[in-house]
Amino acid sequence: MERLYITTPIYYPNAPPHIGHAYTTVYADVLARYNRLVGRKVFFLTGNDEHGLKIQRAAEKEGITPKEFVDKMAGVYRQYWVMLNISYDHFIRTTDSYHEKVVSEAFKRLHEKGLIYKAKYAGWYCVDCERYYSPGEYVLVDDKPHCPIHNKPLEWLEEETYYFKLSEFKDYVTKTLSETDIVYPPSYAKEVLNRVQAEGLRDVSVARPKDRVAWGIPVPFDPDYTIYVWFDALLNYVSGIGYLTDDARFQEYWPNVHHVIGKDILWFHTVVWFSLLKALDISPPRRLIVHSFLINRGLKIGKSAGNVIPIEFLVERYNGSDGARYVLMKLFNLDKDVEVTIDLMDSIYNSELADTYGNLVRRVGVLAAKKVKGKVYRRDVDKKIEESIETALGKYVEDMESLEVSKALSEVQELGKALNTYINEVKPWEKSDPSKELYSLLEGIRAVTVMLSPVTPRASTVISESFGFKLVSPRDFKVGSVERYNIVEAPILFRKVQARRESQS
Ligand code: ME8
Repeated sequence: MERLYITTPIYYPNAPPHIGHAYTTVYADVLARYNRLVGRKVFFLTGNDEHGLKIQRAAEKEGITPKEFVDKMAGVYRQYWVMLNISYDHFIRTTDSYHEKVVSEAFKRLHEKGLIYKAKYAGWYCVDCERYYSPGEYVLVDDKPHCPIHNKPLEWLEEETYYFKLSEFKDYVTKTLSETDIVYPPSYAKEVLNRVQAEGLRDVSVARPKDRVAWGIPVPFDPDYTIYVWFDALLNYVSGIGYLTDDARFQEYWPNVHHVIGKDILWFHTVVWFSLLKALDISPPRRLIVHSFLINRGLKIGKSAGNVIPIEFLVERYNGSDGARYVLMKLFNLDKDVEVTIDLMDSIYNSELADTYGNLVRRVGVLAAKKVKGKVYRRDVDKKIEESIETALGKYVEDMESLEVSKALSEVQELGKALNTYINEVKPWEKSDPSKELYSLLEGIRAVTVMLSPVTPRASTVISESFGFKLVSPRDFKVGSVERYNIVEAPILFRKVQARRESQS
């Protein structure tokens, strides 16, 4: 059986996750569920990035220890992922002892290989990003260097530290970015390549003095230093699948790892990550899927900009996890930033889930109960409907295999519309025995329900159980293969949301 390993970034738990984190995590979950549906063996990893100054300071603010803080926040993140019905196989925490051992061992190995050395460093540092910014990278506000992402003043830091010889990997990184299809969409690989060509690669600091950053994994041979949070964090992708602890599992899954990330952490996941892996004699990831930002009034949604949309708002407004997941996936865009407004999300939910899909399921269910006591036996499927189903399935599989979830949803939507047109044309409610029309409609609903199941797993399960069919792989779907539908209920799944009186964004 084909193996697939899917990861999300591990998030900084200094605050609860918001719509931006949900965007990445739901997308990764949809890939995981789709791939399981088509028969691949999937391991899906998410988790929290628990070390570093940002977390240390968040804990101080609350007057608790960093460990107490991250323990509490791990619970909070898990609850949000339950709320969104995320089917991860493992939740990794960088304070897990198996992970800490891997990080410590990797650091030691690279030091022994001469790829990590000690020297002095001075530069402008952003605590929120946990990284230094060089001139040209930061922005000047009132002549003072500011973080280009967080718009906050940078801190000047001078310290003796450990460096990783990133500069030695310039050719390797360049070759990997230009000769493979790892980075998707490929425009992001070009972006990094241009920067590498223009600036070259400088060695990077991979430790912090302990008196400044105490919360982290100690440098194994020098306890006065703490390992840099990004060195620690990136290694979650290998420790989480058994690197140095369960070699068989690591060998089984690593060759087909798909990392999903936002474009803010592209540099770390290409230049730094590819180099670290090479330094440890590990192959680069199979795929790095990069998406753009959800923005609001032109700014990236995030805590710093103060324009966060809470996950619970989405789940409440759109009738639970399915509605929230659908809206996020319909907005999903790898290339372009997406301006999110509640009006836009409302209209996606109302027109696509409530009207086109939910309403159709309800109408067909009620008609079948009324006209044929809920039993619909196999008939010839209307030719036009059969074609619409087959076209939608074909395009859907192609889009999902090429990681284009929102495009795939548009194909499903086309089929939903065709089914709505058909029901209005053939008017089964006017017929004494509309079994033929109902069977065609049910086959269409079955196809839509299968295709939506990675995005709306709860609704798909409810519909398949209420109508008496199985959720098969969309690759094995055969139109006209169901002997008999047995409709026991006509569920109302997606109640429309009322437009708000004032339109806010
Ligand atoms: O960077 N639009 O964690 P983080 C789209 N711990 N995606 C968004 C978003 C938005 N407005 N806001 C956040 C870190 N994201 C590190 C990662 S991995 C080894 C370490 C998503 O909590 C997006 O996936 O800042 C982005 O890459 C991630 O959250 C950053 O999460």
